[in-house]
Amino acid sequence: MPASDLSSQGPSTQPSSCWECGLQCGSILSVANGRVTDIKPNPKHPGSKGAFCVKGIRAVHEWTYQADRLRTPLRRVGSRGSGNFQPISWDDALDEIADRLAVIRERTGPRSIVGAVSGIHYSRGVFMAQLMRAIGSPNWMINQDLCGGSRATSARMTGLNIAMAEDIDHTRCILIVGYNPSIADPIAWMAIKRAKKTGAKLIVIDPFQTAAAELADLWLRPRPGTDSAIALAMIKVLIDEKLYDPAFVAKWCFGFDALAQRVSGWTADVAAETSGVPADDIVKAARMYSDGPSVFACGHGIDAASNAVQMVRSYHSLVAISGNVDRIGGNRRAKRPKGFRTYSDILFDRRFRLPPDVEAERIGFKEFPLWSGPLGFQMACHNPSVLRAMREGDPYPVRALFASGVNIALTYPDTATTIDSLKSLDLFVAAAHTMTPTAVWADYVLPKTTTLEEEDVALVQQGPCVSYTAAAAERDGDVRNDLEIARGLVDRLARKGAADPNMLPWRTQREFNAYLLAETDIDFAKLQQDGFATFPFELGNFEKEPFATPSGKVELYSQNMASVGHDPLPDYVAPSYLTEKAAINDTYPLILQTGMREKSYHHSRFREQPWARKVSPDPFVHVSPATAAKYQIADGSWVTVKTPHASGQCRLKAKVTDQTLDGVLVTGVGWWRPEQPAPHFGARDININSAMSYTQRWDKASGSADTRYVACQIVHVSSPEPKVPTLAANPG
Ligand SMILES: Nc1nc2c(c(=O)[nH]1)N[C@H]1C(S)=C(S)[C@@H](COP(=O)(O)OP(=O)(O)OC[C@H]3O[C@@H](n4cnc5c(=O)[nH]c(N)nc54)[C@H](O)[C@@H]3O)O[C@H]1N2
Ligand SMILES: Nc1nc2c(c(=O)[nH]1)N[C@H]1C(S)=C(S)[C@@H](COP(=O)(O)OP(=O)(O)OC[C@H]3O[C@@H](n4cnc5c(=O)[nH]c(N)nc54)[C@H](O)[C@@H]3O)O[C@H]1N2
Ligand code: SF4
Ligand SMILES: [Mo]
Repeated sequence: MPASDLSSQGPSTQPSSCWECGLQCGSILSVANGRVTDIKPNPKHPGSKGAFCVKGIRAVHEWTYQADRLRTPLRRVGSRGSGNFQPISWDDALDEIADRLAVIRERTGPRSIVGAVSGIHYSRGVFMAQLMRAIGSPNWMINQDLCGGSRATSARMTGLNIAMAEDIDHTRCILIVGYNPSIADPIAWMAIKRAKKTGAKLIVIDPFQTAAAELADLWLRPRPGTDSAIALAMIKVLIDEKLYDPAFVAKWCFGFDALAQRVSGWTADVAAETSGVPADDIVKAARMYSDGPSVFACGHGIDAASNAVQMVRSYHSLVAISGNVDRIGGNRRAKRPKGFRTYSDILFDRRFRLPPDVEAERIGFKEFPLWSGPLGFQMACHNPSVLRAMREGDPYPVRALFASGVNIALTYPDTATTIDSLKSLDLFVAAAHTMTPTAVWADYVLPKTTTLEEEDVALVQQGPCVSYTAAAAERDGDVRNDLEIARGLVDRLARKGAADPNMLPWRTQREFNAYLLAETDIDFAKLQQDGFATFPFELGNFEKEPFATPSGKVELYSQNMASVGHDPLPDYVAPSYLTEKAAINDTYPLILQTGMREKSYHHSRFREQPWARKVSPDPFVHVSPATAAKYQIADGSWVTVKTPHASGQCRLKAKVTDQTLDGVLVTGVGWWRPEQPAPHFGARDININSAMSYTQRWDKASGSADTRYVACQIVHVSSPEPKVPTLAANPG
């Protein structure tokens, strides 16, 4: 139903799914006079089964209706970053942006225009990729090198496409690694608690004492970044004690003997020395996990680091040899209804791709073929190299950026350099909901619809099911969705001969959603009515659907990795805080772990909402009592931290707790204060990425930099915090 029809409707309820994070929890929206008045979990939704979070209930609603929302396009009138903008019409904004893009395209080529988004978890990612391809540019930046990129790279190399498809409800043992579901994933957290009640065992591998660690039967507490050692030793236990699945290994694993050879030196004692986890616990964990069916669930804790692909691959190999693949109580492979087109299908569809010689120009293609090349997870650029191209013109100039759905000044490491890169552009356009530390540098800021105003259809592996998100709310402002923005630009550019409209054939979200479902049996009206559609699926259908690797098996020995000269087998790669130790001369004696999630925020989102700030008023850093004593840090004092290769530093408020290991400081991500002055809104002060680097060691396969754990020093400790303007003082 078009949004304009909604205001005439009386009160009603609409099943939907929350799209504020990738989980898509089923929701029931109450709607009156075109406004969503209430958001509740939908217990019937097969993916979330009633799970939901406070962001989905409160933050999403406020995001749509708050005074601070951007409601009209803006054109910059002052100098870059001055925060001075003037409202303009959509036609003027899109005309001017298209004119300027056409000039840049003519002058420095299509490849000098780049799009930035979070990835194709969201439909906006597809529209951004296709907008760039329409212009003829192979360059799009996703933020997955900072998120799930190493897990996805390992999944592609091994063929284990098991993400988000854990059958926790039917398992006997849950192995959780680097994953904090009590905050980050209410669906998994509810399922884990259910499974525990019915007798499943829980093993948690995490340096931090999370709620899951407290619930665990066995908690292994490694030094950050040393997980490969544990996984390789667990593999060795399974092999030595014949606890692996010989039938699955014989039929569906490639390279078992080579793997056995590789782990032969990884005794539990060696792993204990490397990781700090007692050898007995490693053996116990291996035996417990092998008493299946067992399910493996990993998170960001073993991703987004320069040794992450090898870490994830070590665990993926453990899962494979245990045989817990695509069986009840194990890790399902991704399912879909017959004929369903995923976002990924579109991205890899030859019809929607640029010629190979143009794709080969993608920044990162040569250095990171398993990330930016055709074998890559989403064939995206290597971000730090793009930022360098903006500043230095190397390997070629990048002159324009369109960023939508990302707040890169806060969420990319090294804030100062990111901002310098943005400042060096000829054209920067940002699409956002509120004025952010990224959008403030833009020449044009385009106001976005929120997820209550957008219609989406997507697969949810937790069900599995197809989930429907309703455009239930009338648009609150002169706002547009990402497809409308991309279309507006493609149409204008096509008229100048500067874009190929066939790359973006959909005119509306409804048309796009119908395209995804076109070859399925799913009835759209019923999907709308129920909010989801289940579909039949098979388990263990390996003959019919072999693993997507050269051998058609799970590749413990990856032929694709071998083909580009990478280590084809999993191994232990020491984290850079250890390998760098000598070089940095012990000036950085501590370890900084970043990214701990907070219940009321989604990364940088919702800092303008008073209720969320009340729940979590300050950027925290967890410090162990011994470390606090050593550095004279009192609970509640402010600690300034710095890492070896960063251009800036960051202030954080100390929480002294033995939840963290001695010498390991644990903080979050995404902090700013919208009420503070433009352009930084605190982003150069309390945002951890101002104290991080994006250019040190990169994972050879995923290109990820070290953002999970890095060496760090404490520069300063003070108490109390210097006075800053309060949220109530926020002028708008
Ligand atoms: N409320 C809320 N929920 C969110 C988000 C949010 O911002 N707010 N963000 C969403 C997004 S995009 C993501 S990617 C997910 C992330 O959520 P998760 O995947 O759960 O990741 P994190 O919470 O970053 O970290 C998980 C755990 O990894 C541990 N860890 C750190 N280093 C290591 C290590 O070397 N080894 C091991 N074994 N563990 C380690 C940490 O101590 C932490 O407990 O959350 C999603 N959910
Ligand atoms: N140091 C460090 N850095 C990290 C992390 C870490 O743990 N440590 N975590 C990383 C991870 S896992 C992730 S996923 C990234 C997150 O990085 P980002 O995706 O940049 O994080 P968000 O704060 O969610 O920013 C989303 C922005 O997009 C806009 N937005 C939200 N929804 C929509 C929409 O529907 N359409 C459009 N067009 N815009 C929208 C909002 O206005 C918001 O400003 O950060 C990464 N950065
Ligand atoms: S976890 Fe929260 S934000 Fe994410 S989809 Fe579910 S309700 Fe929405
Ligand atoms: Mo993420």
